[in-house]
Amino acid sequence: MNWHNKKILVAGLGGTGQSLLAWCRANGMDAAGYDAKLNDDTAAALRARFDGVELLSGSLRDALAGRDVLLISPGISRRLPEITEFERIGGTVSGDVDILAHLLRDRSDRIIAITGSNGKTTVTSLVGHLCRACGCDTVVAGNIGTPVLDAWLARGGKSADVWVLELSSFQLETTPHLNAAAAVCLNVSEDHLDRYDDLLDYARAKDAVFNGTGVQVLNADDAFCRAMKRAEREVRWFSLHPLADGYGLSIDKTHLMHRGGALLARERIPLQGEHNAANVLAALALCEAAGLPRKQLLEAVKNFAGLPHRVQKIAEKRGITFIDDSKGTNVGATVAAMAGLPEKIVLIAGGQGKGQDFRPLRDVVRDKARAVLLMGADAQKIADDLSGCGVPVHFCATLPDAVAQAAGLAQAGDTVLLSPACASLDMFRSYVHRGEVFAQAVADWCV
Ligand code: UMA
Ligand code: ADP
Repeated sequence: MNWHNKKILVAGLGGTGQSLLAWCRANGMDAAGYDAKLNDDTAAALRARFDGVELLSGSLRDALAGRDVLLISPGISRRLPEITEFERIGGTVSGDVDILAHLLRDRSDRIIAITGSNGKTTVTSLVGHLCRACGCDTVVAGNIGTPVLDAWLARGGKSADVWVLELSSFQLETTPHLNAAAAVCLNVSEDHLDRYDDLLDYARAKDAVFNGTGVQVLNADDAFCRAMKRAEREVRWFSLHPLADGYGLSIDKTHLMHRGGALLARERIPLQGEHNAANVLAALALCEAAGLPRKQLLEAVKNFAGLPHRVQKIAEKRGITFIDDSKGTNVGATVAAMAGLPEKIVLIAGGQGKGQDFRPLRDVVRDKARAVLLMGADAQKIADDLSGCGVPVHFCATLPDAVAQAAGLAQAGDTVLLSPACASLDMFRSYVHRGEVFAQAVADWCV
């Protein structure tokens, strides 16, 4: 990380890029900034923050000419031809999480690292909550929102007991030196296939969460996660099915279980759905692997507040329950959300499909849905993938239209579920905005 006499380029000038520029400056290293979309306002704001910084836009290849080190933001694929060419001729490519891993390497700070297609933010927040409840000085950062180097700079180099890091496959592409005390890949299902060759390629990127020598927390129910087991490493398994005695954490109908013994009644878990039972098991396994005491952890699980837009009940009217799962942005998430809810469900889905195959929705739609209401860019693709399921499919121009139609189709005892299986950006500013529009439309219908 001693790049003092090197020519550094920071690529992507969103939150991560700016944290990289700030870290370079704080360490007396000069770095230029590059962004493919640099408008005058952004450039002016960056110049005000980073006095004298060299800013580049346009061709990345040109921006890389004569540089030694490229620090990339997660939104930029490491596989861009310009970047592979830069590495081929001897350039160094790194990212913010790898820098943090180096900074923490010879210190007592423990890292708990969390990746997976779904459940990352829930598990990261829960682990942060559990660590704090056990009295640990805890930092929560990464894909959850705070760039890790902003978190580092905010502490002024002071050590923490635990760094709880949510890591995306994008971040893991540039993180070969991670050495977490405990790490998990929660699950692997289709997402971001616009950036990877196929599911295996995407899973390989996630596998980097297990680099180093720490404890592997593995989901026994997921074939990709099982395959991530590494030789000679301590493993803690979790599963939603009974595990052989002596093996990890699981559930039965009423309790979270460990080696055949009941740990906690499931009704005490303040999160809906089977998938959230898996999230709690993973969080417990991670915290125990990092040395935290079980008794305190189990107490603290009971008062975890949960997170908005993730299978969140927002209203009940005329016997119909309305659930906001706007963060259900891929097929695996929507399957999990529906599987954990009672019949019948009127599903509202659609948006930007990111190249996904929606056919894995067919079984749960056939079993549980009364109707499916589709909106957004990939509505027709979803309808095609669901055709022949025997469940009525309707197209809606807007989310409020979908809510009105869904409320009309639902019967007393049903659930209207917004779980789009898609990104939101074709119709909304973000998944949060989509959830807010849903909540407003539901409130309007409820009056
Ligand atoms: N850019 C380029 N060239 C490109 C692509 C992007 O110059 O080819 C520029 C854009 O013009 C933009 C900048 O890069 O100005 C944005 O960089 P970024 O997309 O890496 O965004 P950051 O603001 O740095 O946010 C990133 C994560 N974003 C992505 O992975 C896309 C945030 O996760 C994360 O919270 C943040 O770092 C802090 O770690 C967001 C996300 O959507 C929430 N993550 C994906 C997900 O959860 O599915 C992986
Ligand atoms: P991420 O940060 O990985 O996107 P979140 O915790 O924000 O995950 O949850 C997003 C959505 O994923 C939830 O709203 C729910 O639909 C689904 N989900 C959460 N946990 C799991 C899990 N363990 N398995 C499958 N789906 C899940």
